[in-house]
Amino acid sequence: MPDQLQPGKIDGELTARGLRFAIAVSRFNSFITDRLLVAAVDALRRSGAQQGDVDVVHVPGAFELPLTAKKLALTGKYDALIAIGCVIRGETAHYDYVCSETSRGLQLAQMDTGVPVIFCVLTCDTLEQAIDRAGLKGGNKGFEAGLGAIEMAQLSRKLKSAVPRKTATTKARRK
Ligand code: INI
Repeated sequence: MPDQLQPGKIDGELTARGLRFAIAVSRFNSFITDRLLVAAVDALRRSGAQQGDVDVVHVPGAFELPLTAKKLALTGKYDALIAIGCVIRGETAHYDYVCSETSRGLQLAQMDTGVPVIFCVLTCDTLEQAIDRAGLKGGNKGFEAGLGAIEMAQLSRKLKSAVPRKTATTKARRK
């Protein structure tokens, strides 16, 4: 008996070849969201996505991302989605409502449909924080989102095709 358990590993490869993606991106704070979008598309292209594999849909603001993501998921055309937005704190509580409903709605969209939705919505106190995360000091969260979409798309395919193993008890009952 080996004294160390070797668990089976299921990973999503980082190759976008043969996969389809949609990106929903908000126009609000487009100075930031445009930069996140360019980086997300770059990650998909450099990982093997071809012309026609990626669709981009623009929406007014982050609050509109969840419904759009759900509608895109329900088309059945996409292996994964990316939701791109940028919410910057203002003087009122508006920021809190937009952030919480956007994150809750995007989680619901992926849980309801089974299509992975990558959360690429910056929620920042200042414009400087957002700029840092859209290609400056903090890297570019759009690029990370592109890689996340590929990994989750590959992983979802594997998990979908995984056949449940028959347990010892099921086999015994059949005898
Ligand atoms: N939408 C954003 O994407 N970012 C923001 O910072 C923001 N702020 O601060 O107001 C914002 N508001 C608009 C909102 O997302 C909706 O588009 C709007 O309320 C219409 O439903």
